[in-house]
Amino acid sequence: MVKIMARAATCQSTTAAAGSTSSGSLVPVKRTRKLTVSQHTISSPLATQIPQAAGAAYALKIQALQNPQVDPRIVACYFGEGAASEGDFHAALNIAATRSCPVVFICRNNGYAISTPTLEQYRGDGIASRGIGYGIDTIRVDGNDIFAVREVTKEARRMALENGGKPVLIEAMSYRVSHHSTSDDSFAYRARIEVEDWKRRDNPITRLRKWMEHQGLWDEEKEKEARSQIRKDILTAFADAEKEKKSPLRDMFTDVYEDLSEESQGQMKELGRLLDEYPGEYDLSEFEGGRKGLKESKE
Ligand SMILES: Cc1ncc(C[n+]2csc(CCOP(=O)(O)OP(=O)(O)O)c2C)c(N)n1
Ligand SMILES: [Mg+2]
Repeated sequence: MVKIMARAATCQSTTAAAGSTSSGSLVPVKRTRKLTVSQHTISSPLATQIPQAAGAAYALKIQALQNPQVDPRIVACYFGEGAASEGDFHAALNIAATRSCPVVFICRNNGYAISTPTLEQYRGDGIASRGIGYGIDTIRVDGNDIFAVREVTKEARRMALENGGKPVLIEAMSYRVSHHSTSDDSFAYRARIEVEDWKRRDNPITRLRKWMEHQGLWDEEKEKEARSQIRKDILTAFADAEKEKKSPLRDMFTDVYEDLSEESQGQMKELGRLLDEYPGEYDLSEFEGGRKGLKESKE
């Protein structure tokens, strides 16, 4: 798992990796490779996945009605409390409630939407109270307790399949100790002491480690060994990923729309013209197929 993630991160931090399924349709860092479980790709605009999840759950409901032989399934939809500030969240919860869709909405309330603290996002009782407002069974859980989250998620799945399906909302309470991203310096908008306090007082990783140590499942030696092995695995994955070629140039344009738009065709042509006019300016050897990789089709 670590290897796959490191590989995806390295390839996609520069461009969609060669062989990626996303082509030009997503921001590079979004993980989209080889989705083997029924997993939807990540998209950048906040909250778009929430109505999509309600729709997918409605489809599962209809599927189950048409074919009772199929194993009953639910949709699990993850988002942050900031995403719950979008209109899409409300539309999704309401349609899921009124259509009784088997979907578990899992909101991680970590106190911040980048620099906006929850105090500036809502005046009600968090996200949970909204579920109740839509007539949805709602569970609030300590999001820093891995076992509680697991238990609640299992129970929510069971409930979501009751009586032909219904939505459930989980609000997992946590705190974002890290910056939002590598381009964020969170100490510009929150006190260092607030973060240090949370790290010391209620860190989910430390809590799990302590529990495992108490059960005799973990110790300092195992910790050291795991850290060193994971570090090695990640470095190997990075080295392997860096050897991989970048996607062919055409991938910048394809898969945005079903067919290449007239504008995209024009842009591809223009890029080709620039590459031919200034061959010394661009190193195309790192892209699959080099200059030929700009051709519209792979043939
Ligand atoms: C529609 C939209 N507006 C703004 C952004 C920029 N943006 C990216 S992440 C983010 C904060 C998300 O906060 P939250 O949902 O709480 O998730 P967290 O990162 O805290 O897990 C914002 C505002 C965006 N991606 N999409
Ligand atoms: Mg948040």
